[in-house]
Amino acid sequence: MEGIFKIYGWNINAYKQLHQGLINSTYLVTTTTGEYILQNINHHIFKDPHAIDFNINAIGNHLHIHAPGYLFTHLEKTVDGRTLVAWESKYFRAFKKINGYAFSLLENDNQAFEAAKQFGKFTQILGDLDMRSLKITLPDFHNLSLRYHQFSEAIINGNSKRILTSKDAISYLQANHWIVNKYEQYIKHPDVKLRVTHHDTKISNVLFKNEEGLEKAICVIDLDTVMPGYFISDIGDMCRTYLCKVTEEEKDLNLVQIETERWGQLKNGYLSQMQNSLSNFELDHFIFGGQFMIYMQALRFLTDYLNNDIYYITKYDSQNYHRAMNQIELLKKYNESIV
Ligand code: GN1
Ligand code: MG
Repeated sequence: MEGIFKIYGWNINAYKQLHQGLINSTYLVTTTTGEYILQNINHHIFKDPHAIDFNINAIGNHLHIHAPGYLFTHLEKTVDGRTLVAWESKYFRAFKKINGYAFSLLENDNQAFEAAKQFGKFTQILGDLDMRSLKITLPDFHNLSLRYHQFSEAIINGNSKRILTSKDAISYLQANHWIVNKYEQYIKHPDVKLRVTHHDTKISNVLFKNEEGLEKAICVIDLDTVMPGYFISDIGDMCRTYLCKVTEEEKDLNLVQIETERWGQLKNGYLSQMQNSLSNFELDHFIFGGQFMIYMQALRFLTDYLNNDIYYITKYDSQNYHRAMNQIELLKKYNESIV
């Protein structure tokens, strides 16, 4: 790593890898001039790291002018002024570490309100940015029709042993294909708008701070998938990760339970920023957002399992299967308690 530190002109005191996220590798680097978050962008998944770099800079520049007080992970420049570095066939970028903390699970209802408010604010504050100027960092990322198609191919061409043992999960996902139909109707509707969308609104992507005993969300992080999108993506991933008592890694399905009070907090937090921007038709799809995203995540985990774990980082053999089962259970519980 010495080479990359030199490119940034850092004098290093210490560095360590942070084990967060399922895609990129992240390091905390302590230098004589402060702490930085250094990330190696997984370019097998993000085929065009320049697109991410372009978007973060475009948004950063826009905010500099239109909302200078907004807390944002501006990209750090190298000694020669670059914000994206190709080094030893890897791509790196860095941010100044923002003083705050993140959770992998919520501890109280207020955090649902606070986090949802920050994601709502993010889209709201970028409402005047010309969305078409942003690059598509992951084509068809939340295209549910395509995700279903990939799943359909995996149940034919995937690992035959795994297909056999996943039979119940496969049947459940097939039986819920109506979610794909509803998504297709939704995106065609004239009152549905594309907006600057984060696309990864899980709770660990919000930083919190305790201000005189009050816990506040202060900013959103992980902007790799910021691009034009639908609000059901952002609201849906919040439902997926804020309402449940356990994470997607939990194997004991009895523990996959919904905290119903958080639903109202989440909705109020998001709408405190976005109420006036959403059409009635969009507002009527608030709950559908949760079904759409939980279902898509179950499809994606199971597809990856059937394809022998080529996408998500896994630590044990059947991890993607257990993640898919967890999400299926979550969808069932969501349908029972929220819908
Ligand atoms: C991936 O790497 P991470 O945790 O930021 C994935 C998300 C999934 C999430 C599930 C680019 O995000 O879409 O919701 O895992 N990101 C990408 O934990 O595929
Ligand atoms: Mg992410």
